[in-house]
Amino acid sequence: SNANNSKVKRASAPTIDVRSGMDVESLKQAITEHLFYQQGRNIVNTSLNDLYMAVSHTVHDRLLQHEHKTMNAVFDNNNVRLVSYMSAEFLMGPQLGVNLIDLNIMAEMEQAVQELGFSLNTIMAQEEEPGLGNGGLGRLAACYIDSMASQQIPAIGYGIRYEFGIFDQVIRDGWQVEITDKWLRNGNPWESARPELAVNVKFGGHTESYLDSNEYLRYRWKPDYMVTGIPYDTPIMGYKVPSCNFLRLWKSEAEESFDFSSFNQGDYYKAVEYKVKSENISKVLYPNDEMLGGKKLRLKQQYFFVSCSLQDMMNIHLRFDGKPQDFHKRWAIQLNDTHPSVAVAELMRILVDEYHVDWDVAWHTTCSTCSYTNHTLLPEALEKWPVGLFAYLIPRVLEIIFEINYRFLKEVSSRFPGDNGKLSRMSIIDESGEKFVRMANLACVGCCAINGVAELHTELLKQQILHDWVEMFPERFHNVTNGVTPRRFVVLSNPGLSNLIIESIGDKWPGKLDELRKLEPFADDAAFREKFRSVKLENKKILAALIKERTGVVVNPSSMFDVQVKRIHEYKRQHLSVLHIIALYLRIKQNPDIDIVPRTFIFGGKAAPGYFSAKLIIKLINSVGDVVNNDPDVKDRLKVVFFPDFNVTNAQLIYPAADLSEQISTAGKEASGTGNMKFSMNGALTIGTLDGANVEIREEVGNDNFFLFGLTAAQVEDAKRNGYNPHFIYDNNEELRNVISMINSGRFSNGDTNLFKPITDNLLWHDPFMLMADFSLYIACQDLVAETWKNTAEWNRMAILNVARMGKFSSDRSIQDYCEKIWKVKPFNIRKA
Ligand code: GPU
Repeated sequence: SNANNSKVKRASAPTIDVRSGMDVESLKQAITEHLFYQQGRNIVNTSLNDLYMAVSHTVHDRLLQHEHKTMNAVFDNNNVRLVSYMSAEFLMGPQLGVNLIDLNIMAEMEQAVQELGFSLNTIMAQEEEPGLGNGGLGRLAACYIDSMASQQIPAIGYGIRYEFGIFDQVIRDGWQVEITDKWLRNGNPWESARPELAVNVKFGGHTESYLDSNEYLRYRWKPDYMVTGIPYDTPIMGYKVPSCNFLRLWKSEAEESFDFSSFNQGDYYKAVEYKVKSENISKVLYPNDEMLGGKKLRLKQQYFFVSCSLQDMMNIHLRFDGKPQDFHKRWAIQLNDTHPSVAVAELMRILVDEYHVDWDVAWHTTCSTCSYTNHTLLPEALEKWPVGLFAYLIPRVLEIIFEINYRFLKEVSSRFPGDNGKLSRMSIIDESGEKFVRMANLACVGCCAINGVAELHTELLKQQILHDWVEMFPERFHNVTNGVTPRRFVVLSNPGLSNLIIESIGDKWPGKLDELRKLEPFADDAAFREKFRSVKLENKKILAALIKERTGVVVNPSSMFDVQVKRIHEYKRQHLSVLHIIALYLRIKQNPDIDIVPRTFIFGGKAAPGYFSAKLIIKLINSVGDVVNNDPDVKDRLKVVFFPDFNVTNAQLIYPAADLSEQISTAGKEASGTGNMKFSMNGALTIGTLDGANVEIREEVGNDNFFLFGLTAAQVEDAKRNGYNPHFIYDNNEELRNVISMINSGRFSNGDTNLFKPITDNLLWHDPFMLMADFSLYIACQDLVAETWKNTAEWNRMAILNVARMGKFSSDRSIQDYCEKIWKVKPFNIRKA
């Protein structure tokens, strides 16, 4: 009986495993140990940050176990093709919450932390998000590495470990002020440095030819200096699957041997200067979104991370016993816009110069490896670099580009004899004035697949900026409509809605978003609609409290939350919404007793520091807010809020609280949009133009459940061709005239009639984004929105149908499309491997 007793005792005693245990006791023990052995603290004297670090290290330990198993399984198998997602930006957002969801231990961690005397929400709020991106493009990369892990696609995300990410925005006197983003100051528990995997990157100097031992003519690059790239890895866990990939970001450092050998005169200050110059490369993210800076350091960043990543990939490939020319069998590279497109030339350089692969074989390998995603039709966003800058920084790479171009243009002239226009348009080198390297052309020549990010965008790409390329390589073109991860943007950020959905249709949908269709019947269920409404109201109360705290403005949670959050850009037309606000304000001023739907207009978004018009739009929003919010005639029926520092953390609080999603870009200008998807998944209705993915969202949710307005892309082009005259429209629309006059009167600028002139003058005389043409259509549509809002049951029915029909816009579907159409990669089940 004694033996029996001890058996029972042993079985019931918890087996604490501080490194991988997922139970509450193991988590508690692990947190306590990390707190002491990493932070030197205990539960009694811990700071919130120490606690955040201990909890995160506890989670990180568990991720590493999965990462290790995944990569061992992948690297044990010689036939696996991996994806390399190359991107200058990864706008990751906070890591703790999503990792708890992916590991399926949110409840356990909540309890563990509670039993230690703290609240998990407070600890999660402590995280400083890695803001290593500007906007949609960087956030898309983050959603895609999440989905690749969840779909069990072996993949590495490659990028730059910026010491300073996107600036923090504060608003002073209505203006944007930029503050440096010191995201690493309190430590980063999610990354591990891998100095043993460091690689060197050459810069400057000259090239020379030589004869190798077989008397072949070869070229080598004698650089001025080299920079070392140190990889930092962050595990990327899949959702409720054992697969775990990683993000590998490069930090630049001075190459060690260099400051001794090359500064042999003992020139200490030269050596220090070299160290600073090297470390500068990964210092800061350029804050321009869809705008060219043309800065030398930016090109250095691009070449630096591309060269580091390709060398790393080649090292992995060779460790697998691969031949250099079989690189494409091991790797599929996706170039996130043209920022990493120098990869085409760099991979050629590595194959030809370093591994002595024949040019034609190397070219086949390179083209079979690389694919290119285009994210914009705006001509000002198409990257080009002065040839002189290339020659100065990466001379051997430029020579290779010239060789690629020479061979390519020969092919063009044989396919299209005598078509000199085509030849000069398709050349990688722009020779119309000062010579430039056109990065999109380099990508199109060297990639086996080219894709746009929404149906309309892909069609317009083919008709407009890439027309010549379709004629040359029709088989290269694909569409892959963007998507977003429902784990972060619904499960984590909207627990109220998630629980309601789980109660109704089960919990399979976050990994299989088409399941949401099962919600459709609930749209006609009054009791469900009531629960749905109350979830939304709770989310709005949370946001209202935050708005009060951050801006001082008191807003009414039962008013309609009309939201536009995204980078500030003229083509996105935040100022069109401002014109609408002023029109409503005028209606109230003309008739203070008018029956008007109470609305809270919420704006958020950063402007590029050098983009004057965008910064003035921020000032205009705040100025209109100051007047409208404080006018007693308004009786709090309209409120205008500029929510400062729109980032992933804040976005997660805003989307769940929105009633109306503003997606009002000029048709043909927004490649896809992804915020539009996040709003709709959280049960906001969209007012939008036929632009980007709006078209497909409307198709999915149904025309009746989407507020459409405005010119089509074709009508915009027609109007431009026929001599668009914004002033004529202004002359013939009284409401519009009154709105513009009100701005010009100085009413929103303490009598200063000049402050907003650059905006109004531009609208009246140029209006490149056609606000005047769309104004009356927009106002009419907004009036319909207000009418619909009055019918609560109808509004909620429509909102529920939006949620139910968003399955297509999971980034899991986008990744499946990439796998099938472009990468030819299949899921790799590590349990079966
Ligand atoms: N986008 Br190009 C950016 O966020 N930054 C850029 O430099 C360029 C494009 C966006 C597009 O504007 C947006 O429409 C799209 O949804 C997103 O990329 C992801 O494809």
